[in-house]
Amino acid sequence: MGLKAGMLCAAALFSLSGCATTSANSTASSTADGNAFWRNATVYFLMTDRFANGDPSNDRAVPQPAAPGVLRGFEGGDIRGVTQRIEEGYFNALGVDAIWTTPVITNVRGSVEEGDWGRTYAYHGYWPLDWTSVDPRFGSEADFAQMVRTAHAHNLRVFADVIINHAGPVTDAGDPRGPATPART
Ligand SMILES: [Ca+2]
Repeated sequence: MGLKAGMLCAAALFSLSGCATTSANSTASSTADGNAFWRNATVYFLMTDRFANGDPSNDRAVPQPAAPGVLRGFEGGDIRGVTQRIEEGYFNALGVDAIWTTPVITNVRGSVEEGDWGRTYAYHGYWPLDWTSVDPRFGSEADFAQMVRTAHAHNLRVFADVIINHAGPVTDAGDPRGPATPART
């Protein structure tokens, strides 16, 4: 199993059903196989910040005082934007079975200078600060719940992407160093 497949299984295990060893020859025809859906599922991976802006009021819920490099800051995409696309039938028209969004948990507030890429904010969602809340730049917990309900109503499953092996970096906005273990109860 390659790294990408392993990551996929980790996400599925966390948020949805179990994940078994995959086989290219498997089909979804066996009703006794609890993983049959995933063997033929078409998963649409999207970057929440870059997909659709459903609520311009949250675009700067966290200020960006230092100018980001080109496309290295938050561009405004959010959870409501995903919900709107679901309601419009965008994913169904493509034949998608499941949506995998980049993480929407709260990320660090500041930025980091990344050499040739320039000053970079956590638009990608992979610099977690708090695993227990939704980042206000992406919306609210209620927005996420509504997105999942809407997806299910359109026969779409949702991957809740998580980062369990690291915290976000210390930034110029005073974001603290991550805990020795990111796990919280
Ligand atoms: Ca927005």
